[in-house]
Amino acid sequence: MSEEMNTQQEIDEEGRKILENLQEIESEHVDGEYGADQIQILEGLEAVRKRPGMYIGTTSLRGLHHLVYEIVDNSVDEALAGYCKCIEVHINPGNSVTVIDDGRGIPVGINSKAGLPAVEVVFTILHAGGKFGGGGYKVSGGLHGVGASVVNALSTWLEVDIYHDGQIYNQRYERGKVCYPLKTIGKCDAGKTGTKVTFQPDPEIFEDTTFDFDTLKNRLREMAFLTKGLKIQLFDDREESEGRSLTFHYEGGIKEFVAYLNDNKTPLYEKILYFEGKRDNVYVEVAFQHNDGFNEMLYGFVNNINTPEGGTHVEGFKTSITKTFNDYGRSQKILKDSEPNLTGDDIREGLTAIISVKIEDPQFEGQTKQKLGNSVARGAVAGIVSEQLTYFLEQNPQIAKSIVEKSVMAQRAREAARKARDLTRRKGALDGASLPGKLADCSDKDPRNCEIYIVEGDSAGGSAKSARSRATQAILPLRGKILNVEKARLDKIYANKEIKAMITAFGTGIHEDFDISKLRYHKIIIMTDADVDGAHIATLMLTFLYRFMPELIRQGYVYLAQPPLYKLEKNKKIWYAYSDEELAQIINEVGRDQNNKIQRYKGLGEMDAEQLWETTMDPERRILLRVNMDEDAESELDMTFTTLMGDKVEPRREFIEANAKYVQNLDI
Ligand code: TSJ
Repeated sequence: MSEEMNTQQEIDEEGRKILENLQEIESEHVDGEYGADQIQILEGLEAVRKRPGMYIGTTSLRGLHHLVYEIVDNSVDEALAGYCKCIEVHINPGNSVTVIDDGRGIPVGINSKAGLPAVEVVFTILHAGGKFGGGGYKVSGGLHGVGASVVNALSTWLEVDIYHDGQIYNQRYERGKVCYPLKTIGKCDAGKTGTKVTFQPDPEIFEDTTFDFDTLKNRLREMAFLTKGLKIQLFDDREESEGRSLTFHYEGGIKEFVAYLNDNKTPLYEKILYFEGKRDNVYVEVAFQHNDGFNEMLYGFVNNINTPEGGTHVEGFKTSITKTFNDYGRSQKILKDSEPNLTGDDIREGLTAIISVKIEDPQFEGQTKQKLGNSVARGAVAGIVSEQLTYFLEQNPQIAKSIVEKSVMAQRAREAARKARDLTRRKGALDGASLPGKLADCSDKDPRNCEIYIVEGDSAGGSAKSARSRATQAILPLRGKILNVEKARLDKIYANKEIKAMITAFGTGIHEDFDISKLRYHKIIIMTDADVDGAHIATLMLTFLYRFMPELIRQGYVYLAQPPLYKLEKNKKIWYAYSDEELAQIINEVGRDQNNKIQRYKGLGEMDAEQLWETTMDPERRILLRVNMDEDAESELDMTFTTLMGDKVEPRREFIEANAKYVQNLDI
């Protein structure tokens, strides 16, 4: 990420230099001869091939997919300008990609500055973006909005067809170099217009040139939500794909985005609030709806680019809804004079919102340059939302009341949570001063040698206590399913026995009190039954750790134990199998006959202490899986989360699995 931070500046610098060069060329070259210009131009694209990371951030799969977005952005711009209704994206056999739109077609006339057809400028001059051939400013694209020439430079070949005035124009490039001047290759219906671009990403540049359908799917769906009325189709035309294709087309735009995000939730009210307007040259759209849950899902977009760190547009939204709902609550006496104001958090409990702004010259700030800095957006969003929301609440008193009442509940819970936390803090319950009663601690006090097994169920806990190696292995049995921290309010979380026990046992404290140097065990091992319930419990524990002590995962202290699924006994000899495949393999080795006694373990409780030790706890023989966090994905975690939610497939589990890579480490 930090690599990208200078990038924009450097690119701008590069772009400026090239524009200067072009002006020089123009003044020297009134006759518009081809050769000399071409030399300058090639130098520009060589720079891209030399340091691709500077232009697309990375040459990993992420960068590869970025090429597609870079091209599609141009068609989306055309849609925003009001001329394009439909975009097709094809993944072709061999992993080239074709993007087709029904816009006006990239201009083919000679650009006076470069003395070349505008389309050639677009593909061969760095940072030419929307600055040539029409003057419309580029709104989509942001951080890496450097355009078609970069894609061209990083492709082994690229072809463009333009449908315009009954002609089909065509040009081809190889590694950024023009193969022949723009030519016509045939005729089309006089009324047909549009652009078709096909490119083959260069394997000399990209580690992997295989496109992932789902990655493209998610981004294209997002683009379609953000551009109401625009139809985007994705086709997988590769041999092995069985002709997968999808169409995204949302007349309701971000309103439908909110519906999609809330799809697997229970909304607090039917309607999705939607406000739109333009102020100080900022085009603002917001849509939101509360659900009966407690989490906030708030996504900001600037020129169709997600801003995970928020910024002025999100601030404007937050301030305005906080003020508007407080004003409304007071005026309607739902909020008593004696009661304090609702906080922003209270009002945003269970809120799903999209805040999308379109702004000329967005300034990105912050660690990862993903935070909008333009002050003008704050005022524009706040103004439009305050005005239209105030009116909406007057017109929809039922909805207004349900939101304010939910916020008041949140306010009370927050107050209760604070008291509970203060209390437990004072008693030292959250800082390891008094260890939980159920913990069978180890005798070694050096955290580097110590492990704690978090065990599902009291009976398994009992076996684990007898099985363990007392010096270095501590056992904390937890009863039944632990609380789902995604679905509970803070006061309930802090009051939960299981959660309190874990926090005190670890010794680190949580949130602002978290101190990793106080961690009492360098291995935190989650040990659950090898069945669906066990997997669910493990997921709940990981969710808790991820939300409250992510550093433990990040630093690799969290593990999953792997109890065996089967025991095979034959002639007094015993084998354990950790998967169906392994069982099959063992049977193969020992022979399939009547002496085989196979036991399927349904739970840890079915093993005696010795078996549990041999199979799951003995550092010499056990298998542990270390839980890792995919740092690359981290800033986008919540987005991944929501995208998955819409797919209605046990979202949380998938989320954890997608972002916590389980790396198998034997005897770590
Ligand atoms: F990125 C790209 F250049 F390769 C590309 C551009 C790729 C694809 C698939 C489409 C496009 C594109 C560009 N679609 N539509 C346009 N439109 C213009 O470039 C355009 C057309 C007319 C005018 C005008 O003022 O008349 C202005 C512009 C910018």
